[in-house]
Amino acid sequence: MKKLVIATNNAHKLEEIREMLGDGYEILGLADIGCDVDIPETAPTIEGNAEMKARYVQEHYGLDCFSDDTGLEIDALGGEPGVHSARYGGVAHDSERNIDKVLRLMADVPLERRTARFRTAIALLQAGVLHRFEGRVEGRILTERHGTGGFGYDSIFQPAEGDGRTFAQMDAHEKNAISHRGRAVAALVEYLNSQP
Ligand code: ITT
Repeated sequence: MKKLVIATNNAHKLEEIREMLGDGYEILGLADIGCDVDIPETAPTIEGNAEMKARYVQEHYGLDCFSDDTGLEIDALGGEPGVHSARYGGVAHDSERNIDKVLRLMADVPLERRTARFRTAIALLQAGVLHRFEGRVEGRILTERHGTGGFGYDSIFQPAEGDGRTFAQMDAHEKNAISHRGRAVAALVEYLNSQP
């Protein structure tokens, strides 16, 4: 089986991606290769961050790697939190604080102006060659949390093409079918499966 490292420590993400990639690849997370550093993500764009993480793994571990970075782009906030999504509330990976900040900043924004999208950039470094993939999903930011599934901003994001539920009210399968990361990974999988 071919090995592929995903440059993440996010267990939710690892699980989602393993489920989508199926049996053709052995998917390893950073913990599986003994990497416990917080890989720098200091690029000004999600594309830059994805590439940065994939290059780090290839340089330090010599393994093919793909890395993804996601941003929630809220139109009424000028595209924020965007590349700052993980630590928008001031503390890294504290989703409750992140959501609180968004809801606070958007308290006076009417429904029709609450449009937003999740965008995922994937960088795949394979035998030293960089390949890029993207996925996005349009939707809007609700005024309060709905649902307890998923992670991150899922409880306040209502995808436009759904039935009114937030991502946090869907099971992983339903979410993956229309999500930003689901689509980016689908493009990646199509590419990987087209290879000999
Ligand atoms: P790694 O960098 O370790 O992979 P991360 O949690 O930082 O994990 P991302 O960089 O991909 O994940 O995403 C940045 C933030 O965007 C993340 O912390 C969440 O708050 C949010 N996010 C990403 N994907 C999401 C999703 O599917 N649903 C809701 N929020 C998401």
